[in-house]
Amino acid sequence: MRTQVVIIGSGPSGLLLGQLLTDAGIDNVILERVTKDYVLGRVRAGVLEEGMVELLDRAGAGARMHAEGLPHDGISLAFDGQDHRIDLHALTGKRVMVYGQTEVTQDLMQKREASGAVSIYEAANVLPHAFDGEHPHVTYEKDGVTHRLDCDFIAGCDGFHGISRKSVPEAALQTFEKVYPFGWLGILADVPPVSHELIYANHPRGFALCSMRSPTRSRYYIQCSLDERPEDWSDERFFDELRARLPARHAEAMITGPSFEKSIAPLRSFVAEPMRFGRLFLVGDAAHIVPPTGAKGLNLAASDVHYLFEGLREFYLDRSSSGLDAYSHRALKRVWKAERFSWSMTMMLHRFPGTGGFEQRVQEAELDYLVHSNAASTALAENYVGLPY
Ligand code: FAS
Ligand code: PHB
Repeated sequence: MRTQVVIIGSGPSGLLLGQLLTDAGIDNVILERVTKDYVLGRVRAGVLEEGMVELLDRAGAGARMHAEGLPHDGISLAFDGQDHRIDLHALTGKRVMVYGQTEVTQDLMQKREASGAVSIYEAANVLPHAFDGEHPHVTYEKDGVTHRLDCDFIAGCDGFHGISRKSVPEAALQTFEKVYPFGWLGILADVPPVSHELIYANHPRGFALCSMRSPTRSRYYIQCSLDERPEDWSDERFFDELRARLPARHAEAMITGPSFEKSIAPLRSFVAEPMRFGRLFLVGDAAHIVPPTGAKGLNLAASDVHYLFEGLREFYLDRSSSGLDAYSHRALKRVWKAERFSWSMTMMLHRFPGTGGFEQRVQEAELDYLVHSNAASTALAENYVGLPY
């Protein structure tokens, strides 16, 4: 079998790239290791930058997002018992869209099914081959049979634990990593959110985040140590800890209820350079990871997809390779700015074990300066709504 582009991974990166390619008449096949339901069962991001919204519209998959998503003009930072609103729209003219990654993935899956483009789920042992030459191919196993897909290009959209980055010779990769000494314990519960906008809280007991998926579904997180287990946290214990970390008016107003999802996500910053190896391109989490504090992970995947799609479109329609040749450099410039922002938000909002004294006072001074300085608030706002592509 032959196609023009093989996409490894049916997460948001792979599905968005696949849809843009299909709409441009560029043939592509998605190979996914697990089932559709497994992909849809993952609970991850919740905040979309305008760039992501525009790409979903361009892919014809934005209707439900506009109908059910929540446009947000601001966020709040809470510390010392008070919360301080950062008016994103007044400071930047932009806003963010609160709409779960699960919904984004579902909308893109439905669009792909309607397009008739080929996705192969439960493809085992997917392996990219000969991507350092002119004739790459990918092999995979399905129902006990090994298949070969010849192609022009391979898009590694298979996330941090995928096969694409691991298929690149170690000597050809330079990686950068920072692992944080805590995780986020998150729940989903069908209770009204405590606030109509997101609240990022820094408290001596630790970080907390109040987010949402809809006016009736809340997404809450608390910083936890890495040896914690979700099963050790009853809903009551979780909500008690969450309320202890919020200003009193929010803690008192919070409506609690049974969670139907509870998980712990580790936090890390990671970048692999470069993001291109011959005919193989790394996209999204396959190339980089950010701590979710800045809500950048999914949004960085979107800008990678934009750069790669433009390069592939130019190759096939204008017979030029300049976009593909520039892909890694262009993507990494935006990746590193988001890495910096996500790192800085994580350092500013979390309590680090063993940190007291001078560093703690500096953190408190940074928050105090930030919420009282228009310049500092503007800098945070323009990074949070998303830097230009
Ligand atoms: P994904 O990991 O989403 O998708 C990769 C796909 O490739 C998966 O479906 C996987 O099954 C498949 N795959 C892997 N190996 C394969 C192989 N060998 N063969 C075939 N297929 C293979 N971002 C935020 O902005 N906010 C958040 O709150 C947030 N929370 C997160 C929580 C967790 C636990 C994780 C892991 C990530 C979180 N992220 C968050 C980041 C997340 O949203 C990613 O940025 C986003 O999923 C990136 O999408 P993809 O690049 O498509 O990778
Ligand atoms: C979420 O709603 O899951 C979410 C929102 C903002 C973040 C991280 C996660 O920074």
